Amino acid sequence: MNLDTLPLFERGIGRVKLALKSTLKRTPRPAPMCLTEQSVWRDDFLCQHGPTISDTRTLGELGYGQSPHANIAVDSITGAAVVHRLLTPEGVAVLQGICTRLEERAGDSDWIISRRTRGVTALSSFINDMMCSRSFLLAVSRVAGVPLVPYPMLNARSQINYFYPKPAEQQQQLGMWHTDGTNYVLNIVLSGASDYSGGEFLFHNGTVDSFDALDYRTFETAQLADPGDALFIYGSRLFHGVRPVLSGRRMSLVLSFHCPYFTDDSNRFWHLASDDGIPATIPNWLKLRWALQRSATRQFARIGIAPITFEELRHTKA
Ligand SMILES: O=C(O)CCC(=O)C(=O)O
Ligand SMILES: [Fe+2]
Repeated sequence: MNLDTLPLFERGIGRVKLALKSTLKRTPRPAPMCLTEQSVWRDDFLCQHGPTISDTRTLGELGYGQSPHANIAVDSITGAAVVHRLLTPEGVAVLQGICTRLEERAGDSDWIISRRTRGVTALSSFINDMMCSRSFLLAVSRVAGVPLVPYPMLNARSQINYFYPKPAEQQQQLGMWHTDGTNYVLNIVLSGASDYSGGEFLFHNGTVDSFDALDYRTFETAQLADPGDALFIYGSRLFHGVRPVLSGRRMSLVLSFHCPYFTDDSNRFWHLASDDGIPATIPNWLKLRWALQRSATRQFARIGIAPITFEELRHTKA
């Protein structure tokens, strides 16, 4: 397999240049408007016996010595894990329908992922309700090792990625090597492995400092076979990318979360600004700083659920 075709996304000053480019290029988008949806989220779209996890490794196992959170061991926070059967086939089918329809809102860019729709919780009440469901959050929190709420910033909270082959002379749709701005990220691949070829989800089995885009010996391919299979990652500390799709179509729903018991967050102004442009990022950034200061109790209350506690994560059943 030729692995050296995946470019590395800009870092450092390159991000500042991209932020300026995004600012100048930005075309006004239509105001968000919810889809008319037939389906309403129900907790029985979650598999009754909880998801099955494979290929899991903690931040400690990835090689990190220091935990992002005070008093939480690096070995109790998940660095990467493959999640099977989180949602029932019916739940996956509903998501496929919604995400397919939301492609009309997608924009193309030369950002990390070339074709995607962002901020989808504002466009789909189903996805919004799923993300705010206590049962859904509890299942994802158990995978992560820490209690989670939806990421406070709307744009960075959810996106749908679309990949299909482009004519050879055009830029292929792919996910460049990158780390995410957010920490807790669930990448749900809604297409089955038989729907496309190429499009492998690669990640570097090590720390950010040990990443070398040309050293494929440390790269692994996440085994995502069935529609709805997901890779959970500590996104800001794991290099990952998606290889170009060679045939068929690949669609994924990427959800970001935050641990409300800590105020720390990895997102950087320039990461967001390289995506949204500088003027839109300034108010969003201020709101994010403000939201991160809220107590965990308030963050759970704002989404209308009782707090998920560390204690609860130790028991496998709710
Ligand atoms: O589409 C995927 O499977 C993951 C893409 C990704 O890494 C991202 O959207 O940040
Ligand atoms: Fe990513």
